[in-house]
Amino acid sequence: MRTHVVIIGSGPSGLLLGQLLTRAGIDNIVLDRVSKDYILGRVRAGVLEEGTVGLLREAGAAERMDREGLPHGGFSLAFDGRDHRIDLLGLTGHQVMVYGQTEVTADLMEGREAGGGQTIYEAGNVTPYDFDTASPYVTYDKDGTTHRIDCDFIAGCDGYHGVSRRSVPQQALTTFERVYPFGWLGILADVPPVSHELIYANHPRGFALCSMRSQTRSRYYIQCPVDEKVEDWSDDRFYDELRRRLPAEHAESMVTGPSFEKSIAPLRSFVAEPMRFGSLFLVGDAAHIVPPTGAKGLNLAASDVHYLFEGLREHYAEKSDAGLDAYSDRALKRVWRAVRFSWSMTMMMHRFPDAGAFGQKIQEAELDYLVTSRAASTALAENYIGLPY
Ligand code: RFL
Ligand code: PHB
Repeated sequence: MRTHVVIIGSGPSGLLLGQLLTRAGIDNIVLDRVSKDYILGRVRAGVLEEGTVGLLREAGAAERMDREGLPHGGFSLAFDGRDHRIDLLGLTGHQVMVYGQTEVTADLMEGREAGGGQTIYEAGNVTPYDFDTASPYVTYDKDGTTHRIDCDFIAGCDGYHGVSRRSVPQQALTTFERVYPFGWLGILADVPPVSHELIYANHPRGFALCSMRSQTRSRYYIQCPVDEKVEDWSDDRFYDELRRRLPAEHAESMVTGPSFEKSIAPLRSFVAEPMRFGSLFLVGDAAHIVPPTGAKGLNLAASDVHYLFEGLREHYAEKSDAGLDAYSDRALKRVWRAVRFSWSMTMMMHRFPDAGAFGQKIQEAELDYLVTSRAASTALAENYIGLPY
């Protein structure tokens, strides 16, 4: 088999890149280790920046999002027993779209199927070869046979645990990492959200986040120790803990109901540099991870896709490699800004076991400054809605 671009990974970054390339007439094949149903069963991000929304429209995968997505012009920071609203729209003129990653992925898959794009699910042992040459190829196992796809470029869209980054010689990579001493325990339940906007709460018992997927589906998170066991958390225990961490008006009005997803995500910051190795490009979580506090992971994957797509389009349409040559630097510049923002939101909103009395006072002063200074609120809002591409 031969194609222009082999895309390893059928998550949001791989699928978005695939749709943009297909619409630009650039052939591509997507390979994923797991099944379509498995991918659609993962519950992850919920907040899309306008840039991500624009790319989904460009990819022809925005019809349902435009119908069902919830534009949010603000969110709350809750501390000291009350809400402090950050007016995204008033401070920046922009808003975000609340629409689940699961839905984004389903819409992109549907678009790909409708356009006849090829995706090979349950592809075992996917391996990129010869990407230090202009004739790379990828092999994979399926139905007892090893297959080979020759291509011009390989896009490593296979997430943090994927094969792409692991295939790069270790001496060619520089990595940066911070692991946080807690995780997020999250649930999904068909109950109306406690508030019409997101609430990020800092409480002496730990962080809590009230998010949503629709007007009838809520996504709630609480900070927990990393070694906590999901089985130890009944729905009642979860809701009791969540209520304790919210201002009284929300705790009292919260509607509870059985969860149908419950999981613990560890929090880390990670960046691998550079993001290009010859004809192999790392995209999204394959190159970087941010803690979810800033809602940036999926949005960074989308901005990487934008830079890579522009580079590939120029390569094929204009016979120029300037965009591909600039890919790693352009993507990393935006990545580091989002890594910084996600780190600062994480530091400001969580309780750290080793913060000490001084650290705690500094955190309180930071929150107080943030919500009383228009300049500080604007800086937060500008980062939250997404820095320009
Ligand atoms: P993905 O989604 O991990 O997809 C990678 C795909 O590659 C496949 N794969 C392989 N395929 C072939 N061969 C191999 N060897 C392979 N190894 C892996 C996998 O099966 C998978 O299908 O990466 P991608 O596309 O880069 O997308 C990144 C996003 O998923 C991620 O950044 C976000 O979910 C992060 N995130 C959030 N981001 C936001 O922008 N806003 C949010 O509100 C937000 N909330 C979150 C989040 C992540 C969370 N968790 C669970 C970590 C909330 C949570 C709780
Ligand atoms: C979510 O809805 O899953 C979500 C929202 C905002 C975040 C993180 C996760 O910062």
